Amino acid sequence: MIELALDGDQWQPKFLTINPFGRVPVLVDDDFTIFESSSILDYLELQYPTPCFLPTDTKTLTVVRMVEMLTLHELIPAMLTLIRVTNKNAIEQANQQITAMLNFLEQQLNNSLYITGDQISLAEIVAGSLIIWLPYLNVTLSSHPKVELWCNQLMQRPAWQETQASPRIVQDWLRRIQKLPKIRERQWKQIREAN
Ligand SMILES: N[C@@H](CCC(=O)N[C@@H](CS)C(=O)NCC(=O)O)C(=O)O
Repeated sequence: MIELALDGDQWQPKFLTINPFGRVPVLVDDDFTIFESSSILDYLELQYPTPCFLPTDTKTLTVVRMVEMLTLHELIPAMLTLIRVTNKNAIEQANQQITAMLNFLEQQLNNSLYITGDQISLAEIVAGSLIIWLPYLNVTLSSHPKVELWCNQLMQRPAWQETQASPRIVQDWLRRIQKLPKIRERQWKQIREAN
């Protein structure tokens, strides 16, 4: 595994030959390179199908995909707003968006262990890995008790324990994520000027 600091090293020519968009994560499996986290998860699922993280039943699979899409298009942009933006209205709207996501998950969890029932799926991997960061953004989970319990149970899983970042690393990441748009803007400007 190669870690990037995202302090500009994502724009080094060596990394751009792997991902020309200058972003992580990237998976290189033998001679096959994949970027975009959803595509990486789909590849892993198809290439290494055991254990299985995608249900086959139409409606259950659709719920997993819906949670993945909501995470990418609703939750992450709202979290990035809380990390980077100081405008009060934007923050309020982001908090509303996050509450809508938490309400949806709370309803979805109903009385089951996982979002789609008694089997863990990509819904946990995608949404869970972001929701557990919410308390770092001062968003409490206590008004969504099922989501809070779900998170706590996810975090107790051995694989989660092994890969979960410590609070210090998370804080450090939040600081780096805050700076990324400036680094990206500077980099595109340099590319523009070089052409
Ligand atoms: N849609 C991409 C987003 C990847 C992404 O934006 N990653 C961030 C780190 S969390 C990044 O590499 N940023 C580098 C930059 O903005 O320069 C995915 O899901 O893989």
